[in-house]
Parts: sequence; structure tokens; C-alpha cells
Amino acid sequence: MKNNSENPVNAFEALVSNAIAQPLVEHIYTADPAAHVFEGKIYIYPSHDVETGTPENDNGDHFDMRDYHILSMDSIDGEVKDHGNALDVKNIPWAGRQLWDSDAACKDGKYYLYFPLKDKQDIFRIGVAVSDSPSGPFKPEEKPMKGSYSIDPCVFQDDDGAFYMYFGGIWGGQLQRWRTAQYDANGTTPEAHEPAIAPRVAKLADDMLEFAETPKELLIVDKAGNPLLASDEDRRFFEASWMHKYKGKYYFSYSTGNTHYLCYATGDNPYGPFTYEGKILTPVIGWTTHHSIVGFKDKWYLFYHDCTVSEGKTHLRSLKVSELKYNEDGTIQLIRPYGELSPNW
Ligand code: FUB
Repeated sequence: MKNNSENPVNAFEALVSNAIAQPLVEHIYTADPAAHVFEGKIYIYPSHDVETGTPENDNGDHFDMRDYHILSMDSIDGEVKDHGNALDVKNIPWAGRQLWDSDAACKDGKYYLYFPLKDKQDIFRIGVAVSDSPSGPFKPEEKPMKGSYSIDPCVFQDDDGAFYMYFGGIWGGQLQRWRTAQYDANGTTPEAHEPAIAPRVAKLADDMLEFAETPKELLIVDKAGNPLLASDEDRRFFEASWMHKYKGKYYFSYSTGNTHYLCYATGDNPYGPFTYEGKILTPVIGWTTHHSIVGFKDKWYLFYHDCTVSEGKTHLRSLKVSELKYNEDGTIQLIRPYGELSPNW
């Protein structure tokens, strides 16, 4: 990433002092927030970042997380409660390594935590764990969900009660290994002129523990209806799927990864196609960018993370929240996390 000043230390301090939001907690590192309103409160399902000494590489091995802590808040400015260890990699029977971005859903009084984890063959799969409480503890199923792969599950409940999972992430998230029905350990991303790799969507079964269908590709197109290309790195999908609905429209949002934006595309149904609309958040301090969008008490909020507390260590992140505003026409107003100093690299 480029610095926005000659002196990187001064640039960092200037960004931190101009930040529009402060970290939600500092006693642990937290990232990849999935926020939901359950039982009248905001529950946040974050990744729990830790320093394990695993060397950094392009596969993201240094994101070596081993458990989940769930946070809750009665009000957006209120105290943030840490509910402690809700699920530990030690208790997941099929575990290899790396608990990445999770999400949660509630059906018929039971809570379901969906999480990506590498299996014993080092292939990312998606697992489910169940609890009677939104804060856990969660009991994992014996095996990952059948037919699951890659990372960053987001579970969305539509107005008719059906649940859909959106997932996938390229590079370290391994989605490029699943470009055909057959797993290819040497799978690569498309050529620049080819359509970008698409995120996946699948309806969940009634028991919430499996897919009800084979995951499908979620097409993201430009205003002319053409699929975004692999070379279009400021707009194409990388990871961090999120789905929400606003005034009857479906909003699919995601990270562009190596260009560090959060973007969104809108559609008329849960399967798309989705038309690219614009950016939600300019780059944060750190490499990754990840989010959720939730409505609470007549306002909308963007939960995200940055690396201000760890002074730029990409795998040690901290959660933040800022109000998200819509324009009259339903477009989302761009958020600049460090005000006018926010970089646009
Ligand atoms: O936290 C590990 C990975 O970093 C997540 O799965 C990605 O979305 C990125 O935030």
C-alpha cells in the first residue's frame, strides 16, 4: 500500500487521530464482524485474531485463529460485552487449522454458527455449530457441511423465512480451486479478459445444517449487463460476502481484496444477477477489509475492522462501527474511515 505522506509514521498517526470511529474493544483483537440483532441486542460474530508466530505468506497462514469470542451491545454507543470462548478449534472433530470469518443465524429458538476452517487435508470447508443462546457456547457438528468449500460464509434470511448462504474468497480463500465441479489444488484465477470468479450462493436446508442445493455462482455485472472482468480489481469480487435488504432491494456487498475497497451491487432476488453500484468504504489501515451491515433502531450501521491498535499488523485487527446512510435513490453514501485523510489507493 502507498502512504499518503512522505513520512509513513506521521501518516499513520494522522490517520489514527482523524479516524471517524474508535475500536469497539481493545482487550483482544477482533476482525470480520458479522452483526445481527438477536433478542433486542446487537450480537457481533467476529474472528478472534491472535499472534501465533506463524510466518506471513500469500496464503494468509499468519491468520491463524483458534477460537471465537462473541460480543454484544445493548446500544450502538453502549458497553461491549465479551461472552468468552464460544467455540474452540480443539473441539471441532474435523479441524485442521485457521478459524476465519464466521456468521450466525437464528431459527426456531436455536442459534447456528457457520465457520470456515481448513480440514485435515488443508482444504477450507464450512462447518456449523449449534447453541440455545446467541452467545454460545456452540457445539460443532461431526463433519463440515456436505459440498462446502472456501471461506467467509454469510447467512441471510429473506422475508419469506428462507435462509441463504453466500460464501467464497479467492487467493488464500481457495475459491480459484473450485472453478469446475472438480477440486483442483492447482486452480488459478482467470486471465485478465475473462469474467472474474463469482461468489457462491446456496439455499440452506430446513435443518440449517446442510445446503438444500448445489451452490451456484452469483453473477455481478456492470450497468450494461456485462460480467465484471478479472482485471477489474477495483470492482470485482475477492472475499467477505454480505447480504442485506433495503426497501425491498437485495444488496450484495463484498471486499475487492488487493485494492482494499468494500463495494456493493444490487439485485431483485437472492440469486441475482447483481448490478455493481459503487463503493461503501475506502481502504482501512491494514491489508484486509471486511464488514457487515445491520439496521438497528431506525438507523443503519457498517461494522468493519482496521489495524490501528496493532499499528498496522495485518493479522491483528480491531472492530469499528460507523453509521451507514442511503441516498433517496437507494445508493449508499461512501464512508471514509479517516475523514478527508482517507487514502484512495
Ligand atoms: O480473517 C481472515 C480473512 O481475512 C477473512 O476470512 C477474510 O475475509 C479477511 O478479512
